[in-house]
Amino acid sequence: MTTSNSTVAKLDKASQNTYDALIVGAGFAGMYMLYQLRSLGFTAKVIEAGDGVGGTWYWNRYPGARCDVWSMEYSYQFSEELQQEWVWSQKYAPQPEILKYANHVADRFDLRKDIIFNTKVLSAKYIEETKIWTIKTDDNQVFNSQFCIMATGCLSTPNKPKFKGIDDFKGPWYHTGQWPHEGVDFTGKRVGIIGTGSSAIQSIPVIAEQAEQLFVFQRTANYTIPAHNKDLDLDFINEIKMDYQGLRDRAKLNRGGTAALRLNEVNAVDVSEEDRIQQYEKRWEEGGVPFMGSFQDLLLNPDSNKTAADFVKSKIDEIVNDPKVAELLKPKNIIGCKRLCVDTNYYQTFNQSHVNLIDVSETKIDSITEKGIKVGEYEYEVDAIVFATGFDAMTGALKNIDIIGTNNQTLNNKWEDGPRMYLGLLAKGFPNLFTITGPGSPSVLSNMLPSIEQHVDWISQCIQYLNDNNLTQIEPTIEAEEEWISHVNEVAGKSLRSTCDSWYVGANIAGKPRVFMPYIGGVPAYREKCEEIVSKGYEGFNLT
Ligand code: NA7
Repeated sequence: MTTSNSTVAKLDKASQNTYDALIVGAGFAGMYMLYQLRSLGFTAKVIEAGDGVGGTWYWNRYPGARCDVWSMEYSYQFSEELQQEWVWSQKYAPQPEILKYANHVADRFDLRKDIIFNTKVLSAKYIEETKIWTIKTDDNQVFNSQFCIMATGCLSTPNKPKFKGIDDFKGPWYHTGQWPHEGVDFTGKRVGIIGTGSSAIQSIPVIAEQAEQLFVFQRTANYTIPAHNKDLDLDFINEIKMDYQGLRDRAKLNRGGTAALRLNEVNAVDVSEEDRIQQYEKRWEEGGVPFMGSFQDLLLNPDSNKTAADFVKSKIDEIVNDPKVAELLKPKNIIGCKRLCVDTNYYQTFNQSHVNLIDVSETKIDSITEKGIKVGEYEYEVDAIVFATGFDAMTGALKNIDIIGTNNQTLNNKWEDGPRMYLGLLAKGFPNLFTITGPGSPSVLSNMLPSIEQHVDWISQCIQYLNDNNLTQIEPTIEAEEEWISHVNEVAGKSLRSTCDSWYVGANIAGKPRVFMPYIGGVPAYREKCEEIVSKGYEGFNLT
């Protein structure tokens, strides 16, 4: 396709910084979006704040960082050659290997020439007269494009709680989501780590190997299942590669978009205690998130959920020597409400005499002082502090860009009471502004890589359709958007997942409206809906 007679009638592409599409972010979403648009003959640039590709995996370099989805599934499937040639070393890939993969993809498909690094997008404004997005960056560049695609990630805006006195601390402090590229040596140091979510649970055992003293400040205990990570042997890899498509197809039929997450279609309450324990033991031994697939009603029935929660608590008792510490480590929430963590030696780490668990659930962290962390009247002296305090999930990155749509409405204003999008792809009042894995799509409740690919494929197909049919603009109708939001809320309401304070509902950020943001209806239902809409000529959208 040539773009000479494309729909971008008003877009003078001869002028500088003018493209069919501008993509924000060079993580897995932005890279594949660029690849697809280029393949279709559109002109596109990616603007990226970091100095390299990889997004989440570029920034999250904390010790022990690794994916909690099987590597063989946490990878692109758009290129058979790529998936055949790349060899993952472990069941769950460590962050450096995932970053290496992202760099390999960038090189293999010559993506870098269309990525502008070290540049932050500050604003994006839709000019209604010309139907063009004008994008401004922190180095005063201005870009124009017909389409603006947000590939800004779901967990990319670090949450740094505003602790009193943080500037007084004399030592270094780090956020797990913005870890120094050169790494940090904690040898001989007294380290304080705040938070016990996934990032902390992965990093605590590794930091404990170096630190002289480690103080873990826990506000809410979390459930974690051992990863039982291991090296992948070539026979296993080759077996999968002989029918990679088969694995990918099975994954698409799974609610979480991963073939690894096999759901046992039986209710926990319908089997005997003995059978239940046997199932949990088996899943514990297999390791990881598939534990939640032990029974189909774990997130629907509190009684069933309790059986799984009690099983994990019994494991904590088995592993942790000090009964008081074991008690503190036992979560009070239901299991799977906050994202289930996956660890290597997390509970075991608390058996080491230099690792101290400090409960800050009742007596909160009061302040950061010159010398350390003050809880109530007690000051814990440390040489370095690690904030493993998470992210402003799903909406944080978009909120940080001043996005202005039709009638001068800002996205922040539209989202005052929570994100409002149709399918997590587009929002009424913001024509031609796509979001990859946006709120209202399975996103963080699914295997991100295939979900990214599904969105990118949908968006590319849509842009191609507009172009082929001499259409310039796509925007959801308010009715379709509202109907989808009600559906997202309705299915969320049926799940126990929406019942606790988690980042899924924005509860970790003060003042953030409480809305269950991802779509919990499952990948197959979601994919079907997206396909059906297209087959009905983009039902629910106004195409002009
Ligand atoms: P999470 O899962 O949001 O965890 C953040 C942790 O930080 C959590 O334990 C919080 O306790 C704790 N936290 C946050 N603020 C405070 C204050 N003020 N005082 C004490 N403790 C605090 O983020 P992660 O980075 O671990 O993981 C995010 C996702 O990334 C993860 O689910 C994976 O998908 C990858 P709280 O629970 O709020 O009481």
